[in-house]
Amino acid sequence: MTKPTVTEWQAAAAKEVKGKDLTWNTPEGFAIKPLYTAEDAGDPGLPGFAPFTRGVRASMYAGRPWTIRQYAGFSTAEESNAFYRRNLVAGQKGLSVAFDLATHRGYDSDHPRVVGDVGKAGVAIDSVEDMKILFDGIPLDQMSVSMTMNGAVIPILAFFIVAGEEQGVARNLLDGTIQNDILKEFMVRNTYIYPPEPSMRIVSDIIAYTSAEMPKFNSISISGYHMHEAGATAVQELAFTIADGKEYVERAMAAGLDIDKFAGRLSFFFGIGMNFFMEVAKLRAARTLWHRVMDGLGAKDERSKMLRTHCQTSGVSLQEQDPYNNVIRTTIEAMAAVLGGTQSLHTNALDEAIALPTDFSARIARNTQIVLAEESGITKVVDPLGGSYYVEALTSTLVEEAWKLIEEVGALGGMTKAVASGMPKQRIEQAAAAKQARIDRGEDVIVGVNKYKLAQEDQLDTLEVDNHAVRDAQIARIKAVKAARDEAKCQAALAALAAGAKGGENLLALAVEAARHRATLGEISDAMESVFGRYGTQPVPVTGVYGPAYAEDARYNQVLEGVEAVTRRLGRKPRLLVAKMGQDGHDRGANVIASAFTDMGFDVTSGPLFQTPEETVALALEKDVDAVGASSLAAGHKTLVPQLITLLRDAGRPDIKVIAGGVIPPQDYDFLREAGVQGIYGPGSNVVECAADMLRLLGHNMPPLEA
Ligand code: MLC
Ligand code: 5AD
Repeated sequence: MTKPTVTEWQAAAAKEVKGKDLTWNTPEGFAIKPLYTAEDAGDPGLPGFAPFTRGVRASMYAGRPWTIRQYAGFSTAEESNAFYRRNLVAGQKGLSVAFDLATHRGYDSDHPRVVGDVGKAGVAIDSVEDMKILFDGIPLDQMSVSMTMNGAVIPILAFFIVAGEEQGVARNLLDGTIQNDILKEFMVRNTYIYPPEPSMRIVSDIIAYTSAEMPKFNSISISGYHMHEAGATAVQELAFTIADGKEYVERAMAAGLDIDKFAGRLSFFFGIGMNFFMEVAKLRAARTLWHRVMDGLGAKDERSKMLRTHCQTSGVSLQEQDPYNNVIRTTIEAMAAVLGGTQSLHTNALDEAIALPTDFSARIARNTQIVLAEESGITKVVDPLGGSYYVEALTSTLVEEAWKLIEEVGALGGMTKAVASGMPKQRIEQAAAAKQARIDRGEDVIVGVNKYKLAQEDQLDTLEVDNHAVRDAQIARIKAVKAARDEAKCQAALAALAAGAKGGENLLALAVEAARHRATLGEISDAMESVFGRYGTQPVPVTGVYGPAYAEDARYNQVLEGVEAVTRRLGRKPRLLVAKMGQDGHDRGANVIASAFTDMGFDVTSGPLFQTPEETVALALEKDVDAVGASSLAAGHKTLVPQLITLLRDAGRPDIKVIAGGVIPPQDYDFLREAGVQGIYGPGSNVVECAADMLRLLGHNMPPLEA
């Protein structure tokens, strides 16, 4: 019997679907065929061997499963420590600390700018005393600890080293990872403190210190995750992350370090979304690309060229609506991470879209990994998808396309310059706006959100942190620490740090000394700020992406007409201020709103990040806006939004409407409405509907949008 040919298959399939084109165009711009065959797939080699496409270890999970490493932190060090201990007993294998936004941005808990942020999105850490409590009863020579810190990375790593010391663990035995990836902060995550140049020096100082003193510690976690969350395509996430890595290596080499002395302790971090095979291929492509880059930079040791990574399932893929679907989504994403060969994994909790995990939701998230590791048999075979025609073809295409973008970054002079040019952020925002438009139009299906919606939603029990209580407790401890320390020694260490910032001494080494003398996080940050300054940025959301994506949409056109009518009535465009208050730098939602509303004909001001309610009111008055849209993704809404409303009233402008959007639990809706909020938009809100509501608020007689 002769084997059928691909041409024969094409004819058979075309007949079945009556000639319909089955090509799928992905957001990356790939034309995915309905069938892949041996002709499409190259040979990826073997796991444990260069270029490590099939995995960094020969035995992979058959030898040792990935690390179940759940990212967590909230409230005080005591509460977080207790949460970690419960999780470790229940099967978690590694720790991963989430700090609150005050800590990220280098402010002590008693700083007036952070009233709404203390203990909210992570744990509050002000001094080495807090760090010691955080790891109380957790031996730091046995437990690997990841710390997601980039802005205040110097004081946090110093506190960790001194906490180890005082626990009896010398720093050469400390096992773990510090994120220390500042480039992506300037691009998407926004918890930077200093301008780019001194920030890059800090990264190099940490790589220098840890490679000399802490051989088991991963000096950096070069992160694509946040790009993914901001809306990047797989190609963008790969290219910008690998290009970031290349930039850090070049900086460290320029500072005189030998590539093979530090490169083995560089690590990576990727986000894993719902396009299953694309995500599997992404991790395989990442390893292939990194090997190529490091070869090009002259690394000799194979370990220097080996991309080891942590992964986290995607937060933005999870929804507030019908939230148990999130367990399914996270399972699919976790499988992609594992089949892609990750070293370490965080699975998100089902209440992700509205709050931090409870004990219940954290258990289900953790067990998702345990079931995969211990019940599914997935661990028994190394790279079980290796040789899949589709996966191999996708891997090669991703490598090629990402390489082109890496070369584009190279032509701009590397990633620091590319970031300064705004190119990566711009590209990612374009991709994010295009995605939002696909969702609003129903082309990208999200079950329970734009299809198969529930008539009524049950409420979930979510975690609530009493921000005022945490702040009071932290302030009391700061006072006690300052009262008990040797003030002269502390001040001398801080002065030495400031002098080191001016000169070229290693900043981490100097901060370790200051931490030993109980300098606080804010004081250590200030000592460096006195030399480096604090960096502020003004968002520039993209325009012209949303509008074209909607050209044929009836509801969108209805809104356009509404905006025109209001414009005629007012004699000017309706004015909206999109405000980001507090230390919450998550700006994807705010940027999407700003860009969509601009395209719909509103006059939009994008407020700077990190504003106080006072600063937001001043801007609202200056721009004489009709409405303020406060975007909050880090739980500061109950403190900051009511303040904003009160201040507008005090300024004699109660007529300026206030709406709120972002991660806001339904339990808080009544509270916010009573405070005077006139519209609340949780995750999954349709942007066009939101604009129609806005027109109604502005007095326009807007009929319900046609489906
Ligand atoms: C592993 N080992 C093996 C093996 N597999 N040995 C023999 N056979 C095998 N099959 C060895 C490894 O070599 C290593 O030892 C040890 O076991 C541990 O394995 P690992 O693979 O290195 O895992 P791990 O220690 O978990 O390290 C993973 C990592 C690290 C390298 C990716 O950087 C890490 O843990 N990253 C986590 C980052 C993180 O949690 N980030 C959260 C971000 S949240 P040795 O001696 O070789 O080391 C965030 C959200 C936000 O950012 O925005 O707030
Ligand atoms: N605890 C647990 N998970 C957190 N995340 C952020 N902060 C915390 C925290 N304190 C997770 C969420 C979010 C991603 C950035 O990290 O999944 O989407």
